[in-house]
Amino acid sequence: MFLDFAPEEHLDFRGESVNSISKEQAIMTTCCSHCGGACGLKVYVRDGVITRIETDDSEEPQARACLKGRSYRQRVYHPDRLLYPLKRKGERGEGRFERITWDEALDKVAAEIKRVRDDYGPRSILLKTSVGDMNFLHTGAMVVDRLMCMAGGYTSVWGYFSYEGGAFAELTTYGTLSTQSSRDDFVNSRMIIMWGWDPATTVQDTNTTWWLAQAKEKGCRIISVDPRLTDTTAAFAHQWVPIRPGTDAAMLIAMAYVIISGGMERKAYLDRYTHGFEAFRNYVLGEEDGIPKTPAWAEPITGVPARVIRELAVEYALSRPAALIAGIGPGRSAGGEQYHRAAIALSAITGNIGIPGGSAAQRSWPAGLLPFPFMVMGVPEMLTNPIEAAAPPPADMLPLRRSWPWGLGSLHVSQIADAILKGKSGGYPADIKLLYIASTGYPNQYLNVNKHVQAMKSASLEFIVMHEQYMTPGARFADILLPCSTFLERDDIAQWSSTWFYGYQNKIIEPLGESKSSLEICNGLAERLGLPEYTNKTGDEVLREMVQGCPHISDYETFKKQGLHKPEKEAPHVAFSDQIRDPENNPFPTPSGKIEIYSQSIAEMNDPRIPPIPRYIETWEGPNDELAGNYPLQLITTHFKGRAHSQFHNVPWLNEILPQTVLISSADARKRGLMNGDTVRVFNDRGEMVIPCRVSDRIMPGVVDVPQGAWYAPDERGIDRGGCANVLTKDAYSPGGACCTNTALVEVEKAQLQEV
Ligand SMILES: Nc1nc2c(c(=O)[nH]1)N[C@H]1C(S)=C(S)[C@@H](COP(=O)(O)OP(=O)(O)OC[C@H]3O[C@@H](n4cnc5c(=O)[nH]c(N)nc54)[C@H](O)[C@@H]3O)O[C@H]1N2
Ligand SMILES: Nc1nc2c(c(=O)[nH]1)N[C@H]1C(S)=C(S)[C@@H](COP(=O)(O)OP(=O)(O)OC[C@H]3O[C@@H](n4cnc5c(=O)[nH]c(N)nc54)[C@H](O)[C@@H]3O)O[C@H]1N2
Ligand code: SF4
Ligand SMILES: [Mo]
Repeated sequence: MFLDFAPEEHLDFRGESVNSISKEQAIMTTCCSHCGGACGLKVYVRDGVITRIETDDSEEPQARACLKGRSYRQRVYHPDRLLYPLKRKGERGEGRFERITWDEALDKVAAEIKRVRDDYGPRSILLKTSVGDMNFLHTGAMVVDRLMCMAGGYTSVWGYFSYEGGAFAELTTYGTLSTQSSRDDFVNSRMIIMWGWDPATTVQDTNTTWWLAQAKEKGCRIISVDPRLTDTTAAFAHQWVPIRPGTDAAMLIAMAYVIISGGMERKAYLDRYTHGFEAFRNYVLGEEDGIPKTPAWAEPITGVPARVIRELAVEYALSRPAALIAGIGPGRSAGGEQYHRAAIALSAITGNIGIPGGSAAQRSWPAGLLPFPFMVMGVPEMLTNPIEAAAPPPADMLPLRRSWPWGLGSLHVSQIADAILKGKSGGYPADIKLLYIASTGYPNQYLNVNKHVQAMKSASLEFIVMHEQYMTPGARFADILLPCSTFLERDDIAQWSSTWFYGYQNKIIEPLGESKSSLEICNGLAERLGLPEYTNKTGDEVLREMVQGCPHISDYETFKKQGLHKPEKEAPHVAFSDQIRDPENNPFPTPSGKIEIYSQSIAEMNDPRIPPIPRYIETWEGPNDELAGNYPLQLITTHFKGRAHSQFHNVPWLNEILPQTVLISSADARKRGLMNGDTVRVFNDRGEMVIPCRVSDRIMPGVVDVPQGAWYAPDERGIDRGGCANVLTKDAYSPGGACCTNTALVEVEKAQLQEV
């Protein structure tokens, strides 16, 4: 039950002004959720209680909050907030707990860490953190990893969930992950291709769509290549090109064919800045294998008419500067790296890399950590896992990291459940005995969630500890559950900001119940583990040091008061402009010093699944897989407007306007006798869910979308009633390490009466 507090000047039941009882106060802070945004929130409080939330209303461009940020009040005061440390009473997953004291909880967790580390070795501790809200001081990935590094190390997980395919492509083609131009550079583009990219939904930098609007007003042509007609497409695009999931590399390569065969490639640019164009050209024109990669070749693969491919290619080649934005959604697939490499090759062929208004076919979203081109700050110390330090993996060379995922205590993120279930017998060097989970929606967010549930129930896993804010689907499996505060209950600095402003996150209210931040929890554990060096600085000291390292902020207290600091705007940042302007003095950090269309480091990997030039490779669970006989629909699992992953799922306001459904085309619905709103089964061999369908021609036939992040809610037969996309996904990764969230086959049918 949510109480609505009286707005200003409202009279109470006695006819007295509420203002005369106590004054409402507005405090600015920054919402920085797991969406890539950093938006201004004006939070009103009265008597220590949040009464309402508005957004930045200062000068343009405003850092406007979305509905999620504005409904945070329902999140903070949610009846399922965890308020006390809990100890499991029933079976794992049953959700029965008893309240214990913080001393009891922290003593137990510290004792278990010591016991498992000493009896089985640190590799038997699997730590998985993520971010929750993105901030420097309290994010699980910052504080818990640091503690466990000091405590002797742990099995850590590799594979960026978001964009390992893109990271692989960038590291092998450019030698760096710093490939992003700033969004304000859009106004310099004559054309923008949004390839599998929907920033009106997924944000990926506050104001991204504001800059798209500026570009459009200046006459920029905007195209969307996506199986769905997204909100961004509806609002901004001149043309929608629906494409079959997982086939993007084929279309990009066919566009390269049109450009090269028509003599429209930028020869001087290719000679000067790229390496290995000839090998790619031979493949594209069919000189290598006798198959010219024409639009007619790509049409049956992609479902895109040859004419559309040809016209788009010519338009792109002639519209320089043109920005091809390579969304990371298509890259989270079984051939993700080929798509990203092909997109970069196309940008190079048209000479669009390193020029204003062009693009490096940049992965649509930058890495979540500093340094960004615009946000400059001191960064709190991060430590290296000593298990990996003993034989360090080349963290800056991800493509090679994949060749020893089992070797250094590192697992790919898709292998967690297998590692717990099989341990040494599955080839991993240890049996996992302790699972430490913080700031991550485990197992809801993880591929093939049913396998994770099985893993969490397994008796060989001796202890599970979780930091959480709510009784999430995963929290029900914890042995000890530690209640966490929200970002409105502590001071911090917002982490995402590839935009041009800085966000201070003010503590607005006292932590609810006995909840603590992950930092406070780790301080308590450090004391018990005998690690005084962990607590050598207070949180306030760390934040002040960060600000001291920032050339754009003169005074910490003013920054704190502002909540959102907007420094003088600088010229747009254009990735690789130095390399293009003066290549002799600024080589690309690749073996050849150039953009490697033919990658030497891939060639050295000598893996037939990853060719040194970008190629289209048909993958498993595509339309031609024999599984398509039983499961003819391709599933994509997009990021959802009403949630940041699994976060905000429990906010009633958001649920009301954005319910979880499976999106299906009218052609596919008709074949199955489905009407809009019908309750349907969505299933494959890995799992099944029963949810309502939304019938719409905003998705192409042959494809369905179950937006990711809804909470797993199995009924007594194990059928998910919540619509958790990972009931259906496969726990597999592409040869380059991409998580395959968008490669899966399913069938949809009307649910039987007893299932509804
Ligand atoms: N509201 C909200 N915002 C978020 C998040 C969130 O959960 N909610 N999550 C944040 C995080 S951590 C990340 S990593 C990003 C993710 O951001 P993205 O990966 O960009 O988001 P998605 O919605 O998964 O995919 C983008 C688009 O790709 C399309 N698509 C899917 N498969 C294919 C394909 O094979 N080919 C083509 N051409 N298109 C395809 C989808 O229809 C969708 O419109 O978003 C961030 N922002
Ligand atoms: N099928 C499918 N699965 C996907 C994706 C997909 O596209 N499709 N996308 C993947 C991607 S790109 C990503 S990045 C991952 C994201 O996966 P996660 O990072 O695991 O997702 P979140 O839902 O953000 O999980 C954050 C959790 O931390 C909690 N939390 C929030 N703030 C705090 C805090 O201050 N302290 C603590 N201790 N806890 C807090 C929240 O309650 C929530 O349970 O999901 C991946 N999973
Ligand atoms: S949820 Fe994301 S987009 Fe929405 S207000 Fe918060 S940071 Fe901004
Ligand atoms: Mo992500």
